[in-house]
Amino acid sequence: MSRERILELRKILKQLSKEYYELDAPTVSDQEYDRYMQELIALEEEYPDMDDPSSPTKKVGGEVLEGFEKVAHKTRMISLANAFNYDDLKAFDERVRKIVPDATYQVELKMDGLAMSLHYEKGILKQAVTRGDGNVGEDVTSNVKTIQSVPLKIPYEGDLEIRGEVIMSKAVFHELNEQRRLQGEDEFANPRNAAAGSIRQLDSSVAKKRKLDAYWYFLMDASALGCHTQSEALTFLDENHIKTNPIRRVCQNIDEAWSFILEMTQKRNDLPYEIDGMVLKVNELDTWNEIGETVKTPKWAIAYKFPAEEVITRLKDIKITVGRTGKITPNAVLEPVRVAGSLVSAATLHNEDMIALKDIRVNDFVVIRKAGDIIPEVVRSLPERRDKESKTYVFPKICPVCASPLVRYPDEAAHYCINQDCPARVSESIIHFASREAMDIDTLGAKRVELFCEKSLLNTVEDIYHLKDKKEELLKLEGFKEKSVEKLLEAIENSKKKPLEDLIFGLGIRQVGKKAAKILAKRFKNMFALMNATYEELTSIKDIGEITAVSIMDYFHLDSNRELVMHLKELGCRMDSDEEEIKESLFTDKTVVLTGSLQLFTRDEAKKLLEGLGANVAGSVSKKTDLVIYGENAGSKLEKALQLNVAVMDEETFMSEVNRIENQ
Ligand code: 0OW
Repeated sequence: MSRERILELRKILKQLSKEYYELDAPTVSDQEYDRYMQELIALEEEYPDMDDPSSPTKKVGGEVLEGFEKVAHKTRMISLANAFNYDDLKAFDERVRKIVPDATYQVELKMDGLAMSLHYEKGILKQAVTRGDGNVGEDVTSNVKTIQSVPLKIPYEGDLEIRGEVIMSKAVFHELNEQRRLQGEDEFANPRNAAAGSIRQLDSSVAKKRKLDAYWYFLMDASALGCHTQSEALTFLDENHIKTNPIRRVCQNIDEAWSFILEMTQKRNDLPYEIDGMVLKVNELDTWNEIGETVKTPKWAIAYKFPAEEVITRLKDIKITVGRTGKITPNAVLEPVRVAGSLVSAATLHNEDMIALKDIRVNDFVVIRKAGDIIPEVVRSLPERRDKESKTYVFPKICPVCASPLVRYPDEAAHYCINQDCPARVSESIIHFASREAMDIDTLGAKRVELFCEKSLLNTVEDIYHLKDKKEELLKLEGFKEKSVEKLLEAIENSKKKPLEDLIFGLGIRQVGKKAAKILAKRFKNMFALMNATYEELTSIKDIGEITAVSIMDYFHLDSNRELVMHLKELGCRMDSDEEEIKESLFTDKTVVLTGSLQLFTRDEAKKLLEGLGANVAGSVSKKTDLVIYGENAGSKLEKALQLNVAVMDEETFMSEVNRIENQ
């Protein structure tokens, strides 16, 4: 009977996924697993009364969201104070013992992922919320449900909130980056970023494919559930099939904790996931209130952060790279060396002054430092290991790519190649133009752009839109099949629909970042108005300073840039803004402060109305304030406005003014 079949399939699939994910010993092929799953999905559709929120079919993902709902945490998700050495821990221990002389510590690994809160109601997983800013996070339930180790149903029948870390294992991370490399997409810097990017996928079937994992380390209101210690709380989680990290230890004192830390410092690179430290918690739960919390962190817990790893290797050469703005960056070419769990063969040297200051020379033995995912850097040279013919490094005078003389602006440390047509700048400009934050051309990442420039398939930004006429050459390239070429050309076509703000940012005008581009798009509404804007018009815009105004005018003063824009228009790129029309009014570009209790609007409605009219809503009154709008019982802000002779307006006047503008 099909109903029995449904129960049988659920049992089979739960057993098979346990074998696959937990025991790493699958007894059937993926195809057979999928066949069972498809059969169960079909039967569940046929018998909706058999619906069960803990059925394995709920873990396959497939729901596509428009966005993530904001959710307020009942209790703030606090962060942790950091300790960097034994003395910091000793000081923490002394503060604790002043209040709890016989405290013991539960010491855990500090998983390096993204913090998450889970809510179970009557044993069923109801909601998963990211940490966000600690007070408000995002509902990512459909994605978290696809994490194989997260149980949809637990034996405990009551309501429960637990907290932990969603992570991506090192193996899955490397596999994911390999796929992205082959598809010409940019790679994730580290597993934490990859996990965060995956959990924020709107399509949960994509999240499912990312094979995330999660370790839970905090049971809310554990005392009320009969736990006396953090250690018992973790046991409670274990008993409810909620995954905790078994590598943990109750330590009687800070020295025992320290020896556990030293032990894990040695072992951390061999773990299958990244940890960035250890977490010490006073084990006795009933002492936590007494010990207390600061505004942001508990005083009964602390995170010990592993020191940045330093290693020695040889500096073989110093290579100069030219950024899209022409900025010159010297990079150390290193004898490859493993540091902080990854292989490093390059490190930044920042600029000429830094090289001179540290007297770094080619062929030197150097100390390399890498903390977490930041770019490794050369800390210092070891002059005592220098051979006698070593010479001081001389910074190049000309651009290594186009040979034009390098310039250094006063009060800037960096050198620049100012040749607009420098090939290096072209490839960097195209990479920027196609980047996610700009025209967001999927699968046209840095590696592919460099390859296309090398093959002269791309020589200018607008050549991107001519690639569709070079399909034959593309298909001849290594790793380019029909499908990936189609995907690339489609992405390029789609980018033409991007709004004005993305195009302005994509042009890479110096001093014009994402925020300035949005302001310019909102104000000028189309590219041609911006191209012909006067200095006065530009500097009259809030947050557009003189330097930016000059840079914008310099940029559009160049015929080659004006031609680029005209060609992009002819090629079909949008030149208008998504930003709604701003009606000129007495609020445009004014700094406005709202005070008192408003009767006709909520504070948020008034703020949104004002921002839609081009005003900048500030929180406090100063000489820079242009207008204060006040409701009932307005207090000190209104007084201050009157003292400073700032214009004031009551709520009714504001309301009628807004109506007048909107009916214009
Ligand atoms: N990352 C971790 C971890 C942990 C905190 C949470 C509530 C009070 C103390 O593995 N094992 N234990 C805690 O306990 N926090 C951790 O991570 C925190 C969460 C937010 C900032 C840190 O990453």
